[in-house]
Amino acid sequence: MSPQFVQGVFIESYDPTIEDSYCKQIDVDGRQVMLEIMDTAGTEQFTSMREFYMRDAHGFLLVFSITSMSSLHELAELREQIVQIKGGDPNVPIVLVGNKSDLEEDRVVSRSRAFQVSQAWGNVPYYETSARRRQNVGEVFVDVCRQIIRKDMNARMRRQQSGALDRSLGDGRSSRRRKKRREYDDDSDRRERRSRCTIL
Ligand SMILES: Nc1nc2c(ncn2[C@@H]2O[C@H](COP(=O)(O)OP(=O)(O)OP(=O)(O)O)[C@@H](O)[C@H]2O)c(=O)[nH]1
Ligand SMILES: [Mg+2]
Repeated sequence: MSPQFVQGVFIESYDPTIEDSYCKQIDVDGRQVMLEIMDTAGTEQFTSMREFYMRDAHGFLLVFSITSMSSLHELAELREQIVQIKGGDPNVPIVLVGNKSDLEEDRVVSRSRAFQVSQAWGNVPYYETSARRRQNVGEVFVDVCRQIIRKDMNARMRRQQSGALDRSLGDGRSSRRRKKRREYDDDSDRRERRSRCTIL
C-alpha cells in the first residue's frame, strides 16, 4: 500500500516488511502536510518494535485483507494495544482499511462485517482499497491526516480557552504559564505540519 501511495508502484512478490519508512507531502483540504509513514511488520518475528511505533505515531492505518478473516481478527488486539498506549484515549486517529478489493471473487470479509468492527471501534472510518489498482489509496492517508489535524486543533483550542480563563481570573502565576503554553503551541504548529502515521 505505501509503495503504491508514495512511489506509484505495486509490488507483486511478497516480501515481509521489517520496517519501512516514507515521507510524502500531501494536500489535506488545502493545507500542505508532511506525512511520515512508518510501515510496520505483520509477521510475528519482526514485531518487537511495535510498541515503540505505537507510542510515536499520531495516527494509524489498520489494514487487513478482505480475503482473510484472520487478518481482520488480528487487528482487534492491535487496536486495543494502541488505545492502551495512548492512555485510554478512545479518539486516537485510526482508519480501518480492507485491502485487496480487486479480489472480489475471493472475498471472505463482507463489507457489513468490517463496517460493524469499525463502528465498535468508535465509528472509525472504513475504506476498501486496492494497492494493485491504486483504488482509495490516497484517500485513506488523507483521512487519517485530517483526523490528526482536527485532534490537534481541538487540543489547541482547549488550551487557549483555559488560558483565557486563567487571565480573566487574574491568576498571578499565569504569565509564566502562558509563556510555556505559547512555546507548546509553537511546537504543535511545527508538529501539525508533520503528521506521523503508522501502518499496522
Ligand atoms: N490482488 C492484490 N494483491 C495485493 C494487494 N496488496 C498487496 N497484495 C499482495 O499481497 C501480498 C502481501 O502484500 P504486502 O503489502 O507485502 O502485505 P503486508 O501486510 O505489508 O505484509 P507484511 O509486511 O508481512 O506485514 C503481496 O504478494 C502483494 O503483492 C492488493 O491490493 N491486491
Ligand atoms: Mg508490509
